[in-house]
Amino acid sequence: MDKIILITGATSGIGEACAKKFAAAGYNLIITGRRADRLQQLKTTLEAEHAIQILTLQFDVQNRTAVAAAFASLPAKWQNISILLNNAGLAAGRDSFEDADMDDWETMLNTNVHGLLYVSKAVVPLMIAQKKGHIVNMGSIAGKEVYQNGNVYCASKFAVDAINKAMRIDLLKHHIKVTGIHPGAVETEFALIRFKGDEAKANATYNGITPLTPTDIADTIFYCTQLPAHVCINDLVITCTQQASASYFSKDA
Ligand code: NDP
Ligand code: 8X3
Repeated sequence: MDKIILITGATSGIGEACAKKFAAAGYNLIITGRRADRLQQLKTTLEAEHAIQILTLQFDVQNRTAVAAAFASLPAKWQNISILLNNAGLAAGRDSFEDADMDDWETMLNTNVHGLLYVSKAVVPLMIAQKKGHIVNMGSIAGKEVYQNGNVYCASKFAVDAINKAMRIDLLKHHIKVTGIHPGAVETEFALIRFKGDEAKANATYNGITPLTPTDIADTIFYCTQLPAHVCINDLVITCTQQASASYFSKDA
């Protein structure tokens, strides 16, 4: 099978929008996440709408053993992965350094950094064998600029930025493209998870602005992956028009 994209964190938000975008373009999908019901629902819907196949893999990216097991048993026909979208991630809490919860810090580092590394280490050999591939790493504007109370979420995304650059250099000899995508505010389940279900705080994240949508990011990622073989976008920062930096917004009156 050709045209296979592996999307981590496809059960919601940006990952789900990317699944829909690539499915509509005829890609076969490997979609991952912890919520098996959502994976199955997405598979059922997209396979009914498009002439494609979808493989679901349920695992927690923080669990190194589970990630390795999922890829060790990847059926042969699914191994020619053309694009890896390292998207699974989260922010947990938005507290000042002295008040922040160490468990939240560990969850963010384990998910956003370790999880991305575990999945990448499993998939890179499959791309090396093909002598081609494209890895898209989901960073954030938080990985370009630190903001108040962003502390370890920012650190995790700065790490993604560094890993993205390192991959670009080290995987060059294998003809693997590497692209970092760094969005500002995108309206997804991200804020609700960051504020642990507090809808008022989550909604306030987007008050007074028209934020990016998951579809905006999916369209951008799709564009980056459809360029000619000799062209690679290494790094891309994208915000809504009302956001100029990590903390500078022009809000509606
Ligand atoms: P959502 O919360 O809507 O989606 C997050 C996805 O990540 C879900 O599919 C979730 O799946 C998955 N995920 C989270 N933790 C784990 C885990 N431990 N194991 C496996 N999968 C996991 O948020 P977004 O779509 O906004 O976030 C996607 C990425 O985009 C993240 O890396 C985020 O940091 C980044 N980003 C988001 C921005 C925003 O403003 N929304 C801006 C910049 C970057 P499940 O819960 O089923 O496991
Ligand atoms: C998500 C964007 O600004 O909340 O990565 O950190 S921000």
